[in-house]
Amino acid sequence: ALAPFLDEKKQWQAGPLVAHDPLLPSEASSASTHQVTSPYDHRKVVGQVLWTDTATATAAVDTAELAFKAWYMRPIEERAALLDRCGETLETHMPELAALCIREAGKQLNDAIADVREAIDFCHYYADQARQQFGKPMELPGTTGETNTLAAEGRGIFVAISPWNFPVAIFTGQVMAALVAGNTVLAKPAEQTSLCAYRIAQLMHEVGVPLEVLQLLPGDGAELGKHLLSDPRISGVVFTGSNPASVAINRTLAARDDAPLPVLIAETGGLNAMLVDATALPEQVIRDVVESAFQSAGQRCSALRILYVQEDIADGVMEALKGAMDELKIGDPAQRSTDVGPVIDEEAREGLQEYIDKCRAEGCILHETQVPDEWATNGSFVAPTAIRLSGIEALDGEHFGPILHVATYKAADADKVIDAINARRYGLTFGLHSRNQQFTDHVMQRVRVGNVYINRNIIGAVVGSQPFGGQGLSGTGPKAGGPHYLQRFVTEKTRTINTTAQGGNASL
Ligand code: UN1
Repeated sequence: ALAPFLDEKKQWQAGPLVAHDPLLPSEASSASTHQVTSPYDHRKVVGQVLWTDTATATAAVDTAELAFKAWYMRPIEERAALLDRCGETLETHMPELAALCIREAGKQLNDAIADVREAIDFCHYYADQARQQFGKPMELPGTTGETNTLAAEGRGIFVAISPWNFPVAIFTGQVMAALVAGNTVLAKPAEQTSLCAYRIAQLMHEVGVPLEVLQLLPGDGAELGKHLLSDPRISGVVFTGSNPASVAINRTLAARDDAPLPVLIAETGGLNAMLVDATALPEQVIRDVVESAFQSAGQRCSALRILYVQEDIADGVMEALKGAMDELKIGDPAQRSTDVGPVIDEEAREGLQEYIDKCRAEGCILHETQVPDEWATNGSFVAPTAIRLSGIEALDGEHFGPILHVATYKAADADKVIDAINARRYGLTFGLHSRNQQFTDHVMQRVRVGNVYINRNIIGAVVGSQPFGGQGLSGTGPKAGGPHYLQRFVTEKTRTINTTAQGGNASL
């Protein structure tokens, strides 16, 4: 079903989806056309995107402001039903979207399908949450002669800034949450995956999301993002991406002279660890480590970056890990049997390769795999690599790719390992492999992260069951796909009625 959409000859086009005509590139405008090339397949051109210039972006804010005046007043059920329809259309277009995701982002087939699946889940989950939480005002305790209720309503215009590693799910999740809560949305997808975002936004418009309520503004993150977030009419930002980008967002918001600042919901990086004690089951550990570190070519903020193995079992685990790494099939992301596809682009590949080369020069490579020759020359591939850490505390920042660091620890030092994890101040995912219940409870209590996984892999959080998001430098919360997420997209209004006043009407 994917084949026709994987056709290399098919050219995709995208540009701003705004309620007025986007300005065409001219000498007077800063709009330009951006060429999208695949991260594999000899970097063939996948399509073209017209970047949004600042005049178009400002006009989109004007539109969103006007549209908000009607949108926040719409009944919850109407907006929730629209989300369900968005979920249904994504489901109908699964093969097309998965194929585009493979071509544009180089995601491996199973990952691309899971990306679309998660987007569908977000639509239905947030629709249900909105019905439950905002469907009718909450009754509050009465005061003498008065009734009180609490209701939620949209904050205003939300800017949604989404990443390239989940070009379908995260883009959709952000947009759906903001819309159902009663906000109008300006979506700024990652430069690398504007085509996926464009196609999804188009489908949403087709099922009834008004064009002026959801506008898509593809473009250069630094420039366009700064322009949008400087506009005092923006009342919220929902962001998933790197910590440096989140610092830039904070600075732009802080430079505004209105206060208080708009709400910022940010999901950022991780330096995620897994602890394996001597009671763990080695075969299961290896499978979970390999998936957590190398699936999606390690390009998940949830991915495993540091493996800590208790020294009594370390030799066996390391040998088995090397063997499992050698089994990984690196290559064509469009094949179901491929384990590791390309990384997002050449810039990413060069950065990761430079780090691996530095580690090799320092003699800390534990194990390297090889990218088959035909693929090494075909795109941005990085070989899954394991690197020995010089100590429990060592680690030099987030390397967003198929790179796993390993260290051993003495049983008596388990708390030191947890303290080192906490001291990094990132707190996204964490894995523990242990069959010692007391130790598990202790670690669970001590570790400061958002998602703890016990005796399994640490990726692939399920919408509704495993709400996703971290602590500290990993994000502001609340967790996406969880029961508290929508709360940050709304503002609250109480209603107090004097039921004893002359002509008072208790049933108002
Ligand atoms: C991200 O990688 O940017 O649990 C966040 C998971 C995914 C991670 C998404 N929900 O693996």
